[in-house]
Amino acid sequence: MKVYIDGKFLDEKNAKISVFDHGLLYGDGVFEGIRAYNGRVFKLKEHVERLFCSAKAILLTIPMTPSQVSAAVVATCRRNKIKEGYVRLVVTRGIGTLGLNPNRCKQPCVVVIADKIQLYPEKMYQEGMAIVTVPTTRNLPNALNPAIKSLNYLNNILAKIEANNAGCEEAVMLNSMGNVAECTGDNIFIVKGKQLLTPPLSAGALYGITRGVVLEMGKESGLTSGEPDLTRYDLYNADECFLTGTGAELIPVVKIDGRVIGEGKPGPVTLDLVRRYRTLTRSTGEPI
Ligand code: PXG
Repeated sequence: MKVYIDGKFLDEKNAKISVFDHGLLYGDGVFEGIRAYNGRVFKLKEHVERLFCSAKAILLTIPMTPSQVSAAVVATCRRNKIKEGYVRLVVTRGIGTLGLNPNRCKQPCVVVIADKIQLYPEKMYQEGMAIVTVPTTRNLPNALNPAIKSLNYLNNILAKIEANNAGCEEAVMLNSMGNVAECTGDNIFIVKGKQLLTPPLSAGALYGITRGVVLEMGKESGLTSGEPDLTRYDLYNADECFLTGTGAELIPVVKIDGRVIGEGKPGPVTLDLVRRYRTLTRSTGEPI
């Protein structure tokens, strides 16, 4: 595998970053997780735009234009002969001194890794997954805004550990008000009658690209979509529930905190959206 680092393709074993990089020392940097399907990079423009928004929020100047970053992603996929895969695009603050001042870091570092994708087991897509609410709340927007896809994922990792301890793969994270925010690496949706509902971004969630696609698809199906504050009560009493994310795509949820959701199996609205999302991913995107 060849890894892109600052304009060069390096062999996997030589693809290394300095221990003085503030990405390592402080989690100071931003990233994107992107998928390639059927020889195309899905929603590349949206991911690159979000990367630049995350960077702007932390006053990190990416030393490339958005079209150069997009070209680097496509080139890395081509170089690794990726048709179906997962791309990790990372921009770190770069090498600095010990001391958290980012002004000492001269040059941000841009990395692109294009690899095979490890999916959730197919059984989970067919039968749905069980998730739990965890004690760790989502970061406060005024402390570290969850809209920033930063390299500092400890908030999510702590929640993931709590979910794993409870025997689950994903965690529902609440915000400081006790409303539903999102999961550790996925946004959350419920279906109630003809309504497709997901927490507002102001509840403390990443501006998920899959979330945006699903809201669009919902409109096309004649569902009414809404972004109200949601409580755990709303989740428990939903007809259907599913998670969205680049990695997970759409994954049905059939149990939350021991409460069976709807009929306890993936519902018709979810299954229809899953099918349509799969068609879309296989037919659109930036050719590699
Ligand atoms: N919330 C959080 C906190 C995320 O990290 C999402 C929501 C979904 O956003 P997108 O834009 O992907 O629909 C994410 C994305 C991984 C992995 O390796 C995680 C994500 C994306 C790709 C891979 O676990 N998280």
